[in-house]
Amino acid sequence: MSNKSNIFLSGVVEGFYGRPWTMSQRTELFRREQRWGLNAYLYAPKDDYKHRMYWRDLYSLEEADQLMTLISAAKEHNVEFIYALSPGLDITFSNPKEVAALKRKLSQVCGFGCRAFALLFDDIEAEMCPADREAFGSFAEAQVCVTNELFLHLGEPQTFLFCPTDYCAAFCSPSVQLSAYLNTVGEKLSAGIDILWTGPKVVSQDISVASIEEVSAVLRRPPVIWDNIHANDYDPQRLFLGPFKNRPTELIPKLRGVLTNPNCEFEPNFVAIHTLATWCKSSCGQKDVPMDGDDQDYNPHEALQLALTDWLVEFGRANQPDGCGRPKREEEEPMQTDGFVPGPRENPLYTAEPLALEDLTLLAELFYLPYEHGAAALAMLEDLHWLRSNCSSAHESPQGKEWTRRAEKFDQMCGAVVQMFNRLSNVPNRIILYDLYNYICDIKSGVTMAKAYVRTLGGRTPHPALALTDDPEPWGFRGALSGEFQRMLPSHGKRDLFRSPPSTRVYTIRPGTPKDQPEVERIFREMQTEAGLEAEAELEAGLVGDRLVEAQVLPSHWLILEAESGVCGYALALTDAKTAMTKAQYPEAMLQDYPSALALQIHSKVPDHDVAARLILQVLSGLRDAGSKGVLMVCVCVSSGSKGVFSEFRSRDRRMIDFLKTLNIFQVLEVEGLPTNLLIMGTKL
Ligand code: GDL
Repeated sequence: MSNKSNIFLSGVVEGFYGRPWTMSQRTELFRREQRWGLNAYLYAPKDDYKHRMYWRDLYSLEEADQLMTLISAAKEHNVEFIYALSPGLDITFSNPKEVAALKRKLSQVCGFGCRAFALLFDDIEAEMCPADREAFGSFAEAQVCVTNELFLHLGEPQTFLFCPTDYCAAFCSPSVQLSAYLNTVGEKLSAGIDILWTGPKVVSQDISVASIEEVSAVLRRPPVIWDNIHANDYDPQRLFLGPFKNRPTELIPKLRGVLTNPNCEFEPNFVAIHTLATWCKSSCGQKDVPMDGDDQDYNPHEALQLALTDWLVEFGRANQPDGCGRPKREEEEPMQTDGFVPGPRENPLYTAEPLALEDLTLLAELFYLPYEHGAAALAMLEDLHWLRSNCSSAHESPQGKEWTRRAEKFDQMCGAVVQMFNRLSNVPNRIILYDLYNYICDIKSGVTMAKAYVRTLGGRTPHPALALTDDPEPWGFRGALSGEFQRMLPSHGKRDLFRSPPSTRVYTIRPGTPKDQPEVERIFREMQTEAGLEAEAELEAGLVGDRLVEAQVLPSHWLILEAESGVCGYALALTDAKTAMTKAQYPEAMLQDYPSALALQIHSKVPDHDVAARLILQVLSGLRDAGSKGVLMVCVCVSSGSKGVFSEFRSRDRRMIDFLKTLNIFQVLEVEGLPTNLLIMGTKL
């Protein structure tokens, strides 16, 4: 394409839901982009009236004036301003008046000095209206036809972007390669138009070179990445201050560009944009233009430190939002020292310490990335988990010493978070502070509750406001209604970035068959040996679970967990446990509430708790719905689902017991007459 620019597009897409940035924030963005070597800005704020909902409406004189100023500001800073429209909510593609409305709107913006455009069809219904169905062979054809016409109408601009409705691999059916939608787009969209792509998912943990090669072949051009790694518009408790990460720099020559769609709050995006700029300057990005000091490959940790060092300076610049009092000049002394000097027996003036780089590092580690906590956050979770699991030894010797040591360490880490909060509250740049405020307040509160909990575990009485009784203050049960919904969903606890970080391993959960029995027994024996329980297994023969494992009775529900290396877990359930009992070994009352039995084992080598949780949830739902057999192998026919299920454990089998406790699905059952070396856990279905 003679018209097409070869410059790698790099910068920001303002493409999130919620309050759009202000004109002065955008101007500041252009300044930063220029300073850091980025070159593009895609204007696509989802909740800007005239970008999406009222896309047909032309701009008023006042709005036109503002946009013109903005477009000139971008030019001044060598940033390409790309104006996007999202007409997909209600456009009728086949109606010429609609196409005329698009032309009119984009021509108006062209009149403001804008030379780069985009049409976005993300997040819309994929169903066509009857009129469009008649006129076009497919939804892709409708979009492509209108987009090509607009591209021609605007004189084939050097930069013209198209966002498909299937903008990530997860949306493509049956796959990227075989997606009819993407293939039509690739084939029919004018070669001068570039295509936006978010990677394997909407928010992609990694974007691999192979995945980009795959999609480029279908699209017949390298995509522009619309990166949602720092986007936080889907969860009001999250903010992302970690570095641009898990995108190998080898991608750069294979892409047309990268635009990051970051946090809704403008100021906290300092790190997201700064680290993206560092990534773009890496050796792969600068092959044609070697620059001194820029020939290193990208290291996210170092990129973060660079960004935080620069950000720290910004925190020190006095800055007040409009209407928050008289802006203070930088050289001015703090007001408090103007006249009042406290006497010797009076309270000293409040002086907060200045913010330090380690505070910012801690902040970034607490609000890191969507699929990863930072080091400090992980350390705190690890300690809290350990302290909770080992609290029974808090007062025993010598284990109590270790418990106290770790409790003190946890206390200190909580203290560092509170100190960071106090120092941030004192920064001269109130604009950055207010963008961060809700988040730092939330984490301070979360940490304060955790700290009080650890003190309670250690036998101390917390302040009444922090007591985790049956009737806590509302900050003791956070998350509001949405939090309650969350806790009831199976995904709750499954995506836990501490115990179950996302894994790239592939597991299968499949129905078991008698051929799996030797493997089931192997895992059973291996795990018994690992827990030092072989002798006990002999002693306490006749458990229902053991009989299932040893194939003395056939399970009614049988699931196998398999990794690439082979079978690594099993769940064997028996709808009516009594059929496997040689004697009346459990009380009738218990069997009424929990009539089914479950034998469960996950190999200790499986690090992914979420996959184990899935296995359990699947077998439980099989028992609950027994009668509708689905994929499960059902040997005993039952007409209605089970009411409850129990599982037997040797009390020293801590690994499985602790794991089940963390799932919060099973409770320990009080069973009369149970030998002390046994423990029974159960759940109602
Ligand atoms: C999306 C939306 C985007 C939103 C993001 C994160 C694209 C192409 N569209 O799907 O507007 O900010 O998710 O919620 O990413």
